[in-house]
Amino acid sequence: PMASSEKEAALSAIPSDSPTIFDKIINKEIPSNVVYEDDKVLAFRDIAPQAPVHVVLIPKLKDGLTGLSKLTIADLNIRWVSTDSPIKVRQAVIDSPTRGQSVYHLHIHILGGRQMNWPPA
Ligand code: D5M
Repeated sequence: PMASSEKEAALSAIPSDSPTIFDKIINKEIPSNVVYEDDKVLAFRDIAPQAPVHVVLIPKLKDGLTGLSKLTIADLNIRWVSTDSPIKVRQAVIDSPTRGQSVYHLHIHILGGRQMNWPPA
């Protein structure tokens, strides 16, 4: 199943500046389910979703930025955030009013750091 192959991929992958499958997705060499794209970013649906909505948002320019641990404030402006990309991604993935919110102060969840399964155990 996808979950175990993703787990194996995560266990065997090592940090590298080499091109990845996401470069191929950016270059349209392999297909993806794009929900938003502009000159700086691409957002596409995760191939192994861990929630009903699971979108991967990536900067098109990698340039040594291999992961969140290397992210700087400057990267947020230069590589990551187009002026309206968060709004466009929201429009693409949220097709009904938000449900299940417990704290009504703007917040976005970013999930990572461990393997996850859906439905959650
Ligand atoms: O997150 C990488 C994520 O990327 C993981 O959730 C699977 C997803 N992925 C991998 N290949 C594809 C393709 N081809 N399409 C869509 N999504 C994909 P990580 O934190 O590195 O495990």
